Amino acid sequence: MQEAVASGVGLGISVDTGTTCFAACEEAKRLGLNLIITDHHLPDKHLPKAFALLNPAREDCGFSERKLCGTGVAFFLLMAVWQCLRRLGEPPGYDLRLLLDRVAVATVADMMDLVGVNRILVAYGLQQLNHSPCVGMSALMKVARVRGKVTVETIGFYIAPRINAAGRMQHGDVAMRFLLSSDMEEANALANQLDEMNKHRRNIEIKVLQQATNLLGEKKQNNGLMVY
Ligand SMILES: [Mn+2]
Repeated sequence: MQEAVASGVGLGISVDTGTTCFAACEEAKRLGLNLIITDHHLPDKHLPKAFALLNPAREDCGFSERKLCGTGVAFFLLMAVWQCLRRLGEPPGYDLRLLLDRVAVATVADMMDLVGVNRILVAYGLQQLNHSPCVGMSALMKVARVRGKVTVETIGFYIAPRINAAGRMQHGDVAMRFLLSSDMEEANALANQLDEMNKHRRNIEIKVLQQATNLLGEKKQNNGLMVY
């Protein structure tokens, strides 16, 4: 935040975090940085002071859906901004529906129940994934050898694990660059990188499971065991 303010930034928008970030909100206020928090995590008894705190889990939130993933909340902020710009007679030159493929991936990856608003977002996002996915998604589906119709299972088993692998194995930055990429060549390279990281993750998981099974030895037939 200090770096951002020093370079002239006056507004920060969080995604998927902030509802309980009291110290960060204080710091933002001290720096003169307006914060719009978009989040879906459960609030404490008190809320931090920010320019705005959008969270459908807030008790005083009037939104019809209690559970949206972080991306879903951010998407609704975008829709509100677009609506506002249109009202001001300055229609934005970007169609937000183009983002629905990523909103659907986030919603499924975050295990939201596919009812209500989430179901609508995912239904339209799947259409987007099937007909005109963003550059990154189409590169990733190629790498993951996705064939046929893209469904919720495709997201859950092929797309989401590869995107998540970046943050687990190295740094979420790779996934971020991948999602933002509009260049096919770059997207292909990043998708390959994600795929490699996912293979690595899978191998480690197999090893960990093996180690755990070895530790358990004879006790394997019990129902509930925890190994470290
Ligand atoms: Mn979250």
